[in-house]
Amino acid sequence: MRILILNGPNLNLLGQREPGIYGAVSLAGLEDRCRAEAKALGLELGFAQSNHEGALVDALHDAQTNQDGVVLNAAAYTHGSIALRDAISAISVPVLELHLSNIHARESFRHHSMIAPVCIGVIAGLGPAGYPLAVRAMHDHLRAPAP
Ligand code: CA2
Repeated sequence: MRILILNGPNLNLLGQREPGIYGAVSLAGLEDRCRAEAKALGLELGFAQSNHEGALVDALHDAQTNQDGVVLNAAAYTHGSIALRDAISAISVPVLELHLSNIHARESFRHHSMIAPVCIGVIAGLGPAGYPLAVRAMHDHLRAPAP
């Protein structure tokens, strides 16, 4: 089983700026937490991050042939990208939406997710702990998809 952890714009800055909102853990630190979970579950992980919408679309297309599932923190593109929503719809690989912060407790423009309707589920607001949880949730979904 292979799962891609795909991160969107500005998440490469995690741990360096705005720790009050996004915490002190770097993107590499989040990846380490995912690796530990994957090891316990006996699955393979891939990691990618881009600040560019088209590169994220390409990564989703590539996931169709290379991955069994995708955990996606689309960052700000969550709230406005029809291209990402269409890419998720276009692939048969399941995608789980993930956010560090509780987008529903923040500014109103973050309350709407363009991609949530085409994802299998959403994890938000649990901080860094959400990353390994998302790996486990995708693993469990691939084993036995929820009805
Ligand atoms: O809470 C999340 O994970 C978000 O996806 C993060 C996005 C935000 O636009 C979404 O509404 C919720 C922003 C990521 C920005 O990451 C930064 C990291 C360090 C410093 C500045 C920004």
